[in-house]
Amino acid sequence: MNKVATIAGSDASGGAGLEADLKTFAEYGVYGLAAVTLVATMDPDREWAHSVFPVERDSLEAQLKTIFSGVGVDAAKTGMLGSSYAVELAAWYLGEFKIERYVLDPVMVCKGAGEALNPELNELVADLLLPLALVATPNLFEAGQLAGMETPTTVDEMKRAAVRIFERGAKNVFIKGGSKLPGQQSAIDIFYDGKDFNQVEGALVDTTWTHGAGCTTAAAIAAGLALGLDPYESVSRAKKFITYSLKGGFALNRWVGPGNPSAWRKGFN
Ligand code: PXL
Repeated sequence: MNKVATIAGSDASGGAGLEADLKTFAEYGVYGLAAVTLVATMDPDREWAHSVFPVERDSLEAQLKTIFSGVGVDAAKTGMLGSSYAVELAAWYLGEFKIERYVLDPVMVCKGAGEALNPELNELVADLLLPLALVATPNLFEAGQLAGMETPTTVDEMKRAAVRIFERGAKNVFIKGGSKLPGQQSAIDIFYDGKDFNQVEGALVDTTWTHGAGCTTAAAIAAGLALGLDPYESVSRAKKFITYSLKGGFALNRWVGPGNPSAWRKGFN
């Protein structure tokens, strides 16, 4: 059984974070393990405003030990880390246990939160985690932050950001333009392996129910890597997977709607 670990926050609403990751791992037929970095909650009395409760350092370290020196894994991903000690611990365990199939989802914003969550952590993530990543999966905003440039608004700018992020250490860079790139008829992402660019296109899914899309995509890539796919194959398959998930999205309440990682069962190809 192929095993994949997520080091991520728990999203009490179930659509993002390690909940999205574990659902995705199950759909891929891989065994999921999870180290919880923080607990994220949403408040119906405050328009679904997010709060974040970090998990204590000792607890996080004990979880990582359980996973890496206990069970062992074929691949790993990180999501929302939320503290400098979570970034440092993740980097130490991923490095010490030579986890080669590691996907870095540099979560800097939450849908609904509007602004960067922990701007002071961005450089630490870039310095400690980018060099370990087989695949980094920033969205447009995160790509701009990691590349030290404005948020890309064109495919050319995405390519420039990808080159900078590669130069900072990620072996493969997958920038998710998705539905956010202005003036496009399809959801355009860019994959760069240090030599070639591939434009990864999917149907533009007309939905506002996209909560957890980034987590699900990165989890699908990590699961693909654990199954032995190469980075580009993993990304291509993840793109199909997330397109189905978004098509299967639904309204959870009047503020938010998640994708549905099990939607591919209605017709994956
Ligand atoms: O979608 C980003 C994200 C990642 N991780 C956790 C979250 C969210 C957004 O709500 O709660 C735990």
